[in-house]
Amino acid sequence: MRPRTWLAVLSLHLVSGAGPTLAQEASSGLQAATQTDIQATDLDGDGLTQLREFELARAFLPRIWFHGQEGCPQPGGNPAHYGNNPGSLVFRLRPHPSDSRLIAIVYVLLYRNDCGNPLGIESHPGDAEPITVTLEPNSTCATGFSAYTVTTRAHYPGPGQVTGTSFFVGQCSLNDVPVFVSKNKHGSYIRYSDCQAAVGGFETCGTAFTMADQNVWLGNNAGEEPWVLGSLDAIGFSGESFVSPFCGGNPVNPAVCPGPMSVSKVRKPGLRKGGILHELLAGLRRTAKFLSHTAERRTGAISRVRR
Ligand SMILES: [Ca+2]
Ligand SMILES: [Ca+2]
Repeated sequence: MRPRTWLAVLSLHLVSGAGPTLAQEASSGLQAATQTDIQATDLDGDGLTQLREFELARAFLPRIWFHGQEGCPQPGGNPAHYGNNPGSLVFRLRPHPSDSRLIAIVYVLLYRNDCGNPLGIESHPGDAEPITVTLEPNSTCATGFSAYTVTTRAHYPGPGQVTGTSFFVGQCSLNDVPVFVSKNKHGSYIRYSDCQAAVGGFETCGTAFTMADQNVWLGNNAGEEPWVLGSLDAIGFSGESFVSPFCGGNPVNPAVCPGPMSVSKVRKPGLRKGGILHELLAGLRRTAKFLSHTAERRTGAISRVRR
């Protein structure tokens, strides 16, 4: 995360791309981190009980794949089965703010550290990576909903961000749909080819392992304001808070830690139906802004040389 010098890229995709051959593993998925996450009460007042929110979040969590040389999966497991630990995430689930018939989910995958690109640049403590999913009503699915889109935003927000959206219309679960995580930087990609092409080739993804071998993630429900998750202790980040800069359990340094997650990571809903043009235009505006900024810097540099 937090790249400041990489080329801005927007890639908006209508279908999921072919990736490498995936290992065959049994489906698993999201585990409730606390009893609060599965209470049969609507704690955050959005019309859905905690249990209902958890059941939907579990059904539509994609399968998160890691590169075999991933060096910073903690607190989750790694290729050598160190601890064989589950990953940690928070999720936010609510009626979609643009269409209350739909459901918007944001998963934020959490890591102790971002270990930087191959040159060790841009590393920082605490790493939070969002994946957004939009659901639509579907009476043929056990949960009453099927998937609509999955959107990944690697290196968000920042000039090097890569946004990818794929459609999974009618699918009653996303547990076997792959999302690829870039080695050490943890950018999440719905398309493998996007990862390999991102940020000038510094990103690379693989399918060597998933958390705890079976894509097991401990999840806390972030909730809606004013009821929002406080402590992240239950998912392995002692002393961390959902509403403070996220430092991954490391000493707090707001200058380099991303967040707070409640603002920078969990507020943006998934793509609503018919919202693809809005998403495309927003991406073009970001790219134009970045190119304009780059041109201004070049102009400034030329002016300084001439002086
Ligand atoms: Ca609720
Ligand atoms: Ca909620």
